[in-house]
Amino acid sequence: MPCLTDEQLAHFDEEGYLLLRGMLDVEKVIQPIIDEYHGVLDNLACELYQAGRIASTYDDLPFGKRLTQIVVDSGQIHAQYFDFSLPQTGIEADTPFWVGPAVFRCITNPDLLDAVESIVGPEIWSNPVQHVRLKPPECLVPKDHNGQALVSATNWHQDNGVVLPEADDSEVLTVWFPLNAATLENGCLQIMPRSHRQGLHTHCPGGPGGLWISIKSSALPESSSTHCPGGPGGLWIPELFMDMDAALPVPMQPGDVLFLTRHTIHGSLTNASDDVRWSFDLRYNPVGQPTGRDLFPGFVARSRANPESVLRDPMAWEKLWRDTRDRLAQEAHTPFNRWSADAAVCA
Ligand SMILES: O=C(O)CCC(=O)C(=O)O
Ligand SMILES: [Fe+2]
Repeated sequence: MPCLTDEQLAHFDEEGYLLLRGMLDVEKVIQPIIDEYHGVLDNLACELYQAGRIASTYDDLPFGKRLTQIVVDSGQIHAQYFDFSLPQTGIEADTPFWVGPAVFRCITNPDLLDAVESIVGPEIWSNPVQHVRLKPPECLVPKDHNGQALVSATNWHQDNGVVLPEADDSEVLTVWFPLNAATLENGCLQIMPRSHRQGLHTHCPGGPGGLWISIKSSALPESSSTHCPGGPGGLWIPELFMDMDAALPVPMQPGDVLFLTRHTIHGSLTNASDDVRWSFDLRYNPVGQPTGRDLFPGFVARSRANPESVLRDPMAWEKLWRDTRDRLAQEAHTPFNRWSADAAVCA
């Protein structure tokens, strides 16, 4: 059932965002994800320890501190190990990812889909542009050979800018929420209200976060291939196009959910705390519209017209991603990028 009020929908249309406090049931939706990721971190710790790449499995530390210690100790960020998507390039038969049942149940959570339905309509496609972001304290994050942290604050961008042009007319809704409190100190999201009214801006490759550098260069140390796959690909909108005084940081608690249009300019602050900043970002669009990354698998999350098309089995979802990885490991494919550093505004 669509559940947003006319007032909330008007706010979304006018401001380009909608923040719903306490929308997700923390005990039923957020906690199972946290529990699931504890197991993922256990697996990572065991693998790295057995390979002699970390000095201890650090199982006495709480989740965020344990992950941070493992990142520091191994010199790698392991973002792909936790992510529920695949990297833009360099997919191999053993590229890790995590598409567990708690993640699937969250993506298909009826309360969340009720709100999504209010914006996207009753035929809802789960768009595969989706990520978990686990950002350790930035000062502790290993650097690439350009001196850039392998995972960092997110540059100003529009989500429409990080997908292929075939999705320019797709009504893709971004749904962002934290798993732990997202604060000014640990790098909460920041948005430009009303920025969605100007359409798609030119994005420049490079800049802080520099995934662009890692995907362009072939002669990189191993750690570079673990650049945060969920960053906006190192893409950024020059500040010239923005009124920086209008930037609105959005501290959020677990259970809060932020909806953004595909044209709402947003980024994140630096994690200057001593713990990880942990969030999910999901996307949905009406069934039948290009996702902008159609090489990756989406699915029908809700349908009134064709209820039997809805994917309800977490294992079937996992298989979609596993099959996609196996297929893409055999094929060369290019990053989902349309931008060039030669654009005049990028100089
Ligand atoms: O979480 C972040 O730092 C950035 C998230 C983002 O850009 C998104 O969800 O679209
Ligand atoms: Fe984004």
